[in-house]
Amino acid sequence: MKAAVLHAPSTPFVIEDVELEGPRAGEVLVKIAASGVCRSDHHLVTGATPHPMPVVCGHEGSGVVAEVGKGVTHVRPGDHVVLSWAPSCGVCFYCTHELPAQCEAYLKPTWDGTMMDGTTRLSLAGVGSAPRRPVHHFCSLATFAEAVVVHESCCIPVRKDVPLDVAALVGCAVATGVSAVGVRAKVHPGASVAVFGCGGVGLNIVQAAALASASTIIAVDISPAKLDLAMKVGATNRVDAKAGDPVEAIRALTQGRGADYVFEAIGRTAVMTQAVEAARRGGMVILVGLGPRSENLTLGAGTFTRSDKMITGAYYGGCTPARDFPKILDLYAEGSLRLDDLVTRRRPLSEINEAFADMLAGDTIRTVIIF
Ligand code: PAD
Ligand code: ZN
Repeated sequence: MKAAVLHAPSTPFVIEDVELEGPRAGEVLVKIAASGVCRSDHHLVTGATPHPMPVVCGHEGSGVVAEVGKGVTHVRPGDHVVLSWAPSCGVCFYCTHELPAQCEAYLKPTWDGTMMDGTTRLSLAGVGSAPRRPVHHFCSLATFAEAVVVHESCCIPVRKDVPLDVAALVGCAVATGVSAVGVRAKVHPGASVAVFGCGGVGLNIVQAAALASASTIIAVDISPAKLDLAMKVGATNRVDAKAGDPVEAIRALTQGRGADYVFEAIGRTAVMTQAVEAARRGGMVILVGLGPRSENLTLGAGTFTRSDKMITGAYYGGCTPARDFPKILDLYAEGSLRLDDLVTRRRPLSEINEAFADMLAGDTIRTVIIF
């Protein structure tokens, strides 16, 4: 099958013939319908997320089940699925404490680009008489390919009346943003919320904050197009971070106090610091963006305690995919969540590098690869 292979950081993706092994026990073969291009994929290109290579990226996908391995009973061929990028064993400490994205069986001691069992189903032909070379799966998925073999827990069956290109976004940006608000922060009605970064993830934070009846929702971005869309999906105020100090702007909109909840959905260390400053005393800072693994966030040792603020991470927004993906698609189907506006552009797999260029150009929300 054709797949987009990344051989090293700072090189383009190469469309190649990659062999995909069939599903083993507890695994599922899914024909990919659509795959969104997320900033987290790009972190492998920049090296911000170090990862074994070669690798097939793509972790925001949807498709149709083609074949199930031994013992799989919750999906069958023909089912529409949204893929979760967090395989979970279902029985470890974290899986039984509503943190399946922290599954001990998958994260092992380190997260390393393999399937749950530590092997890969992807390989490239060797050079000359050399043996085939294993290819890694980003987030155990690898959706920039015509098909994937995934752990059964990654297959979340979904209603068939939702278009699969829109459904793909639920696999990452939408689930992360919506859950960061509803599951992790538990934003309360009447709250003030500030969102740094109104891209694929941040716009879903804005929409979910509006659904949670927050009364002040301040969208912060450097792109006027993103701010326009944020206002369309529920923001009450916009702040252009290029035009002045966004922390001052947020304080000015919250009686000088700062916001009750401040989300960082960019992945920049300097902006995480701004997010901490923009929260009111006793407020909550939710870090959703993934910064470079090599950088640290610093807090005032004498001031942070005294501020009574709370900081939390929100990996996958804290969602439980099997419970939350179908709920999110119901919200879309009933018109409460606007997902169509998030798909700015559709491209074939052969234009994967152009799809990343769209993201870097800064005015598209999501380019979705369509198969
Ligand atoms: P995106 O590129 O669609 O959006 C980022 C937004 O930030 C864009 O609209 C930018 O214009 C804006 N921006 C950039 N710099 C600034 C700045 N200095 N001030 C204000 N706005 C700025 O990315 P995305 O939405 O796909 O992903 C956002 C981050 O979230 C990224 O780090 C990604 O890796 C991370 C992520 N985390 C999880 C998780 O599990 N926590 C899931 C998915 C994505
Ligand atoms: Zn993602």
